[in-house]
Amino acid sequence: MKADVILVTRVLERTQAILEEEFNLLRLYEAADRPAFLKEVAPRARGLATFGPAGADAKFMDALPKLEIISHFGVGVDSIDLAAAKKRGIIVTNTPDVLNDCVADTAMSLVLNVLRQFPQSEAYLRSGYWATRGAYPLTSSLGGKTLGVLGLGRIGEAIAQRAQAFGMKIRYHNRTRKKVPYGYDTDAVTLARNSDVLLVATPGGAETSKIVDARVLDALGPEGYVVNISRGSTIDEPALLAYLKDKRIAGAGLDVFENEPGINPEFFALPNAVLYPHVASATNETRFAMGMLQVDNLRAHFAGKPVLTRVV
Ligand code: NAP
Ligand code: 8YV
Repeated sequence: MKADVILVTRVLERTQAILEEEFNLLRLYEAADRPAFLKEVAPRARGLATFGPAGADAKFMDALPKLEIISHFGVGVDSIDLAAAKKRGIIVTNTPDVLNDCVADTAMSLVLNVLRQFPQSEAYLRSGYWATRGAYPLTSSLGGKTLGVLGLGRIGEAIAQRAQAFGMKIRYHNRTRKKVPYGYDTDAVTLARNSDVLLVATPGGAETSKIVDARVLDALGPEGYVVNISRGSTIDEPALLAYLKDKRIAGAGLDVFENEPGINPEFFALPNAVLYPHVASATNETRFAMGMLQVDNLRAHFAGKPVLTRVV
C-alpha cells in the first residue's frame, strides 16, 4: 500500500516522477477549494511534502489528524510551526548540507559584487558610458578585509572557507562559541563593529527577527557592507533601506527579503545594493539533491526506519 502524501507545489520533473511512483500523491496545488481538498484527504493523509515558504502552520496541521511526517524542501524551517508539530508528535525533516556549497558560492558572489560593483560596472558598459564618460570609478578590495559571519553554522562555515581563499579575515557570532580558528564576538553589534562585511547566515524565525537592526548597522558604519543569505526577517528592512539611501552603510548584497517575491520597490532605485531573487541554492544539481533528501526522508519514515535529517 502506497502512503498518502500531500504535495504543496509542483517540484522538479525528476523528483515529481519519483514521488508519483512511490506515493499516493495528493496534489494540493491543483485544488481549487483548499479547505474542501484538505477535508477530503484528512482521513488518509499521513505525509506532507512542503516547499520553502509554502510550509505548514498549526491550522494546516490541525486539518490533518492522521499526519505523521512533514518532509520539507529547504534547510530553513521557519515556514513550519515546529512547536505545533512537536505537540502533535509530527516528525519534521529538512534538507541540510547538500546545498552548503551552492549557497556559500552565492554568498561569496554577493560579497564580490557588492564590494567590486561588477553588476553596476557592467551596466555602465552596456549603457555606452565607458567610451563617453571614461573608466568606471574605483571600488573596494576583498583581500585584507574582515568578514563577520553572523550564524557560523553549516553554510556559514562554507562561506568562511571561501572568504579565506579570497584573503579575508574571519570573525563570527553564534549563541554558542565553537572550536574554530576565528575571532568570536559576543553579540551582533560587536561583530558588526569588528567587521568590514557582515554576512548573515542564521536561520529565520522569531529568535532572529531583526537581529540586524539600526544599532548593528550603526556599528558597521559608512565603510561597512551587509550581505544576507539567511531570511528577509533577520534584517530590519526599513532601517536597511534608510541606511543605504543615506549612505550610512556602504552597500548591501541581498538574496532574501521580506515579502518575497513582492519586495519593497525602494530597493530597485538603490545604486549601492546588489539584489538576487532568492537563488542561493537554485542549481539543477543542488535542487535535485534537496528533492531526493526530501523523498528519502519520506521513504525512510514509511518503511518504518528512522528519518535521515530530523528537525523535531
Ligand atoms: P545551521 O547549520 O543551523 O547554522 C545556523 C547558525 O546560526 C548556527 O551556527 C547557530 O549557532 C546560529 N544561530 C542561530 N540562532 C542564532 C541567534 N539567535 N543568534 C546568533 N546566531 C544564531 O543552518 P545552515 O544549514 O547553515 O542554514 C542557515 C540558514 O540559511 C537556514 O536556516 C536558512 O534560513 C538560510 N538559507 C538560505 C538559503 C537561500 O536560498 N538564501 C539557502 C539555504 C539556507 P547557535 O545555535 O550556537 O546560535
Ligand atoms: C530554497 C532555502 O530556495 O534551503 C533553504 O532554506 O531558502 C533555499 O534553499 C528554498 O527552500 C525553496 O524556496
